[in-house]
This record gives sequence, structure tokens and C-alpha cells, in this order.
Amino acid sequence: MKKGFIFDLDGVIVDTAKYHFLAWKKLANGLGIDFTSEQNEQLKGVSRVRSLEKILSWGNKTLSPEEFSELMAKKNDDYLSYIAQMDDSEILPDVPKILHYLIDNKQGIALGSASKNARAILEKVHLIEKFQAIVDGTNVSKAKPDPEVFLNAATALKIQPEDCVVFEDSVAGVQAANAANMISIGIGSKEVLHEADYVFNDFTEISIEFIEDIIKK
Ligand code: B16
Ligand code: MG
Repeated sequence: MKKGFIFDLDGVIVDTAKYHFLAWKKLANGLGIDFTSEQNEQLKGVSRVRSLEKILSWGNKTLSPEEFSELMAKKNDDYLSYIAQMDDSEILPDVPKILHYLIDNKQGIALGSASKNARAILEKVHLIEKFQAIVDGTNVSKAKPDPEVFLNAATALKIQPEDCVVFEDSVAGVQAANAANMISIGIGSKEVLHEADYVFNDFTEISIEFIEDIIKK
């Protein structure tokens, strides 16, 4: 049986939330807005535009469209300077183990991320060649929790949505996977990701036996 395994990027394959945090904090503080790590949590899986809109609403600020675009570009430049330092050591534990098992067992493997920087990050950590399909923020029109990103990944893999499995760390991403009629596997806290079909703190808790069972389902 062949299944499609669709991986979110930030928070699943690598922890780039810490870099988003540094870049957003610099931007927010520059506007006189406080920005906490709790607020950063709420931006996980959220698009860049929507993230800036949320920060501005938290700080009760409005910007002209020109200022908005300028700050978005500035934030991304800062974020890219952090990404530039990334290497394979930033891949989260046991992600390669699961990827290699899936490759050895001829399963479909795709990326389904909101990030417009997904390809650059996968290249930095030398994982880009493991993915048969990459769907990211550059080729979706609707953000998670809309299922578009995962449905496009299923189409690219030529695998029916009900035969796909999604690994996700954000609530919106789990909702998107469920809306796509896929098996959702939350990576993170059970309290936060309670809508997922299964939840693990991280990949070190996912056994090969579990993956075998999922493939047979
Ligand atoms: P970028 P994911 C998401 O990636 C991040 O979780 C989210 O914090 C970020 O704002 C979004 O990508 C857009 O990223 O600014 O690089 O286009 O979790 O969907 O892989
Ligand atoms: Mg994520």
C-alpha cells in the first residue's frame, strides 16, 4: 500500500520559530509594540502577511500599504540572515530516520508549508532532494486552516487525499489536514493539538511500527 506523507516545515522538520521570533520582535519593538514568545506561538503556521496584521492589531497600530510592504520585506531580510546560518544540525531529532524509512518503503513524500522560504531552508539543511513534491507559500492562494496546501501536495504526489498523512505542529495546520480528509499527526503538545488524530511531542516518540501500521491503514 502506498501512502502520501506530507510534512509541514517550520516546527516539524526544523525549528525556525525561534528565528521568526527574533525577526518579528525586532520589527514590533521598532514600532513601539511589545512582542512575547506567547504571541510568537500564535503566529505558527500563519502566513507572513497575516502575522504582521496580527502584530499591528496587538499594538493598535495602522500602517500605510507602502509601510506595510516595506516592513514585510525588512522582516524577511532579517529572517533570511538567520536562515543563512542554518545547516543539517538544525534538523529536528529522528526526522531523517522517518524520512529514510518512508523512502526505503517507496512511500510518497511531500512538503506542505506556509513559508515562502521553504525551498531555501530545505536546501540549507540538505533535505530538498528527499521530497517528491514541494507545496509552499509561493504556490498556494489560501492559508491553513484551508486545506489547499495539502490537497495540492496530494495532487502533486498523485495520491488520493484519504491516503495521505500530514505531520503538523500548528492548530491551523491540523485543521487543514482534517479538512483535507487526511490522517493528521500533531507534533507538539496534546492539549494544543487535540484535534489531531494522533499527537507526539516529537519524532523521537514515533516508532517504525507506528508508521508501518499507518501505511497499512
Ligand atoms: P515565511 P510552516 C510557517 O511555516 C511558519 O510556521 C509561520 O510562522 C510563518 O509566518 C509562515 O510559515 C510564513 O513564513 O515568512 O517564511 O513565508 O509551519 O507552515 O512550515
Ligand atoms: Mg509549522
